[in-house]
Amino acid sequence: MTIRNFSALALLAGAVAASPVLAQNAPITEATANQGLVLINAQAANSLGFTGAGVTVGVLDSGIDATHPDLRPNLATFSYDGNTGGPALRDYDMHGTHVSGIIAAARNGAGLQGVAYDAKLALMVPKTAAGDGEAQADVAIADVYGRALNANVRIFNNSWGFDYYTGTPQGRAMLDTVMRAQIEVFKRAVALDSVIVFSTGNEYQSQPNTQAGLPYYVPELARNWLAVTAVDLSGEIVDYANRCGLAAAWCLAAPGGDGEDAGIVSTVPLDQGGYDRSSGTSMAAPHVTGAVAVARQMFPTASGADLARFVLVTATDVGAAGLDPVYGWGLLNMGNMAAARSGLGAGLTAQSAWAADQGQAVMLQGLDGRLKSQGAPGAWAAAQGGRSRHDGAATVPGAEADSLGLMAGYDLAVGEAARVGAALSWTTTDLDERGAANSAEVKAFTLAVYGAATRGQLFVDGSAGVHRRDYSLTRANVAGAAGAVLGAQG
Ligand SMILES: [Ca+2]
Ligand SMILES: [Ca+2]
Repeated sequence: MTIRNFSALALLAGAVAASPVLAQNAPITEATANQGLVLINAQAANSLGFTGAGVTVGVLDSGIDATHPDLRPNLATFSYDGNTGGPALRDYDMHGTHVSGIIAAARNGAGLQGVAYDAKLALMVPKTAAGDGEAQADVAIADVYGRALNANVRIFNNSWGFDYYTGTPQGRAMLDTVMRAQIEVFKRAVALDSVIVFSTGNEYQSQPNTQAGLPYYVPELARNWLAVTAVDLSGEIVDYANRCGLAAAWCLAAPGGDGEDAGIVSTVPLDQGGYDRSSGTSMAAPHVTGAVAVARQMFPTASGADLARFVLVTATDVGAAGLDPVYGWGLLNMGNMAAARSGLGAGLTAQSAWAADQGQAVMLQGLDGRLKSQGAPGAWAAAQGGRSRHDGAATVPGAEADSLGLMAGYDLAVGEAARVGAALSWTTTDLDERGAANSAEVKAFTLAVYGAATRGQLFVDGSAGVHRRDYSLTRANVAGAAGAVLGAQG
């Protein structure tokens, strides 16, 4: 194959056997058949309902066995095989089927499940031909990327790379010769808010391959890029795995397995047995890609760059303290992701909804005052403000919110005792959680129409409107999540 790591990463394999570690500790279940899921605490996120539902993941690889019962339920509408010009239905190797199962094998009561078992898999198979070199592969890779972007795929797994290394003269030379088309399409992908995940490669190097390290040369890619090195099933770096090196700032580690007996269990084509072990950074990257899909479901409107950052900052620091050139940010930890998200869910999201209500209340007070006023018809404007506080509950810290509202409208007298009008308001509420250093800001625009009438002793009024709320949530003190802004819903 022209994409060298497809062959370099070939199956290290043996029969699927019960892992000695698991056999001692727990029965193998669908959720634990891939022990990598245990190491990254996938269940902590999955059990909260974060399973990749609604998220499509592009997988540039050797194909997929589309008849596999553990993968068939999760095939995306889009896929593309450059060799046939049609959908990707077969695997030219076993690699793509294995990678795909790690991401999104179905939770269907049989076999095993993926990190994001409700996500959809969009396979991207570059056209290959005998004798092709890397330059032709470059064009074919850019072609399938372009097609996937056109199909609105925005999260990409890349368990492949050319065997040239970041920071070396050869690696640098690749950029202008056999990576030009890729670089252009990656720039487009990042401009479209994608997250691009790359394995670092399996050549025992201190530096990742040039694809995983590409932001070293093209810095505009860095915020949306994740490089992934491999650890064994106990969480230790494995010999074969190229280290994070110069890519440390956008790199982390995930389970890649180590050899025949301790490889990652996943799906393989049915004619190769259906399930098997394989080891490599190719197996590590899809754990991270699955986690990105889960993060996307957690934060549907966050930017791709913030999703990538979320996955990095919630990793467990391992190896040398802090960011280091072996493990980068550390070991993928979906337990931390779940804790951060559930903290947001139980606390800050509830707080910000409350804050929004405070802002809305301020606006309604102003409108109500206007309705009941006996002011002359015509243009009017008012400002309202206030501070609210609540004492919190078991899972929700107390908080203070400062709200300010400005509104302006125009009303018309209709006869002697009735008026109708329209108003536009803008409110902003800043909320701080007591003792938690978390904050939320809610800005709301409301357009309302209102009316009031008096007849004898009877006074009736009403208003109806539409509003838009923009939330910005900052969780300042979750372990490892400092500075991640995971805005917005509304
Ligand atoms: Ca299954
Ligand atoms: Ca470290």
